[in-house]
Amino acid sequence: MKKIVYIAMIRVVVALPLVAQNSPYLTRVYEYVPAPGQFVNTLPEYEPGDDMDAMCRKVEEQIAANNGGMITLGGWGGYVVFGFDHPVVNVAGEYDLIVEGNAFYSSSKQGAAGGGSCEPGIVLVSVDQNGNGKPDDEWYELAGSEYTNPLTVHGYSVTYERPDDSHVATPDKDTKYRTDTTYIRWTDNRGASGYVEKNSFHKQPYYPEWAETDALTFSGARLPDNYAWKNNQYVLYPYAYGYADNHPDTTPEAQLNIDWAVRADGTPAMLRQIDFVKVYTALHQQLGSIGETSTEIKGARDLHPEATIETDVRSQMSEVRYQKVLRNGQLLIMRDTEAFNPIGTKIYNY
Ligand SMILES: [Ca+2]
Ligand SMILES: [Ca+2]
Ligand SMILES: [Ca+2]
Repeated sequence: MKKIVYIAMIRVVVALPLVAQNSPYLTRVYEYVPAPGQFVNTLPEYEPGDDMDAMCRKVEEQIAANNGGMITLGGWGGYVVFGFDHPVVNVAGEYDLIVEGNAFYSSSKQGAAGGGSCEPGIVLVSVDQNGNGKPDDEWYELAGSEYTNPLTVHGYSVTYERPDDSHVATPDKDTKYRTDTTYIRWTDNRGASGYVEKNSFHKQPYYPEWAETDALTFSGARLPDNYAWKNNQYVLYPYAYGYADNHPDTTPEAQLNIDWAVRADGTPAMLRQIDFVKVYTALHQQLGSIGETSTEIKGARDLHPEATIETDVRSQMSEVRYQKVLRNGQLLIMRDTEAFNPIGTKIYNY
């Protein structure tokens, strides 16, 4: 009897479609600021006169409403901000959304089991707390599998400088992979510096042409490099869970749980629903002929678009039943005396 009462308290109502159904797909793009990269100004295409608003509409044409296109976020820090036509509910015990990319495992990369082209982007979520319909509220990072990795650099930032016009990639008859190795200078807040290189495959400008400033600074977390050089090629390995463009979209490891949202100090945000999503390239690595690692986005989906939060007292009681705690740096979800990790695997009774 006790168990039955408990299930009733945590249930989420699935509404009948009496009015227009919620779209499972992202519907609106608010900001698009890629960091310099080899697909910038082509995915999507920049045309003279385009400003941020025009570029956001072009990003929507690619990735909103299951349109089937794709955009690049460029190198580390480059980002996109989007939203849905309804709040995405944090359904207890279930994954809530997926940000789709073009990650794949490559069977051709012999001896590189599990690797392929995995270019994880960190996902953040926010709630329209001030009710103005704009993503100008506090962001919460979805703490993926590397959030507590000691090699992850939190509080990282990189500034990229707009290159001068003298940098023109020229085909080279002697070497197919000739690159301009001093193309776009970057400096980080750890005292390091380097260049985004320009390769001979992609000759357009790599610095976003619609940017109004001659330097772009990005902030966030930098995940550890994920590549290995095997059999004369680069293999990029996925992290366990919690990112975009990290595992193929058809795998459970690509799905995201709003339960993972943390505040800036690392404590669980305990969000019941979210309104906006931000994704940025989380790797800062330059890999020879394949260029800088960049997260690509093909779309985003609410995994349960008809879910709504019960606003009666029962759902408030369920918040008491579920508690999220940080213990020894690990995010745990406590339910009575049981503890689960963020992907729902039971850890122990205590
Ligand atoms: Ca959930
Ligand atoms: Ca707002
Ligand atoms: Ca990719």
